[in-house]
Amino acid sequence: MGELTTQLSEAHHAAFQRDGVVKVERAVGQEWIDRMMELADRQLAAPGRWAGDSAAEGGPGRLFTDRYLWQSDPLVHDFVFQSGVARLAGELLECERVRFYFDHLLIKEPHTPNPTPWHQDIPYWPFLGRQIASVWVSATDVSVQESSLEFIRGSHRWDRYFAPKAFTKGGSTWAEQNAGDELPDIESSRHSYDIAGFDVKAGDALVFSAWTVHGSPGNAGSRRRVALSTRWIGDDAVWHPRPASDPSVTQADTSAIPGQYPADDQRFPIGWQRPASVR
Ligand SMILES: O=C(O)CCC(=O)C(=O)O
Repeated sequence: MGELTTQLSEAHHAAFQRDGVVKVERAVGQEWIDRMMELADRQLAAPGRWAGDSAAEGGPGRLFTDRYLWQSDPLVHDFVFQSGVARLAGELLECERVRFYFDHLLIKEPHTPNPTPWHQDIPYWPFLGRQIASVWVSATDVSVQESSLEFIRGSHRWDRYFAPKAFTKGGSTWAEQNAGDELPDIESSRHSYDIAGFDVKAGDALVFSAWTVHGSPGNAGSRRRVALSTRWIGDDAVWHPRPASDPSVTQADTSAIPGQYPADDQRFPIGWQRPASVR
């Protein structure tokens, strides 16, 4: 089980720069997909410390998220460091290296009405910088109607910082206390925005800037949707802890210094470096 040698084209780079998101087909192979599905079963049965679960709300379907599993789960660890997703982030961010921040498992069971609210990632996280991105890999074929992701093209260049929202009621309540601009009501004025939705096949990746506004509808389909998102910190990133940023890594957990590049190899290990020959 290793890395696919999916090569990024000029078109991938251009789309990522222009739109703040790009689809990379066949980013990971079947063995990773199978193991992501096993991971989903495992976490649904025994949620981790940072899990969020709409099941507590008692509605139909289930939006379940879990994260920060890479230190305890060998599969997630291997996925992060061996599947090749770090290279996709590093090359698209045009960095010398990328450091890993955290993994995020996102499951929507069939007939789950819960959308993932429109949001930017950066206001949730204790970092600032333009070279920060996620690689969202789907383990299932999924259309937008089945809750694949939608993005506002070009929103990574809006120079806005929107206050975060919790994905599930009672989950990520810390996020609600964070400062930022009020996100416009995108859903009720969709025609005013340049929205791109991506139907994906199992193993495809969506790579997107932490500044790009994105979300996903509920899962109107009859298949479980499973995705694993990994978060990557590039060369211009600085550690920027705030009282209400994501509590999974706080100042107490890291030697990173506020306002400086987070050169902490334990908490934010290097996942990919540009080979010397192409530097
Ligand atoms: O999978 C989803 O619905 C949301 C994913 C997301 O927002 C992310 O990976 O940043």
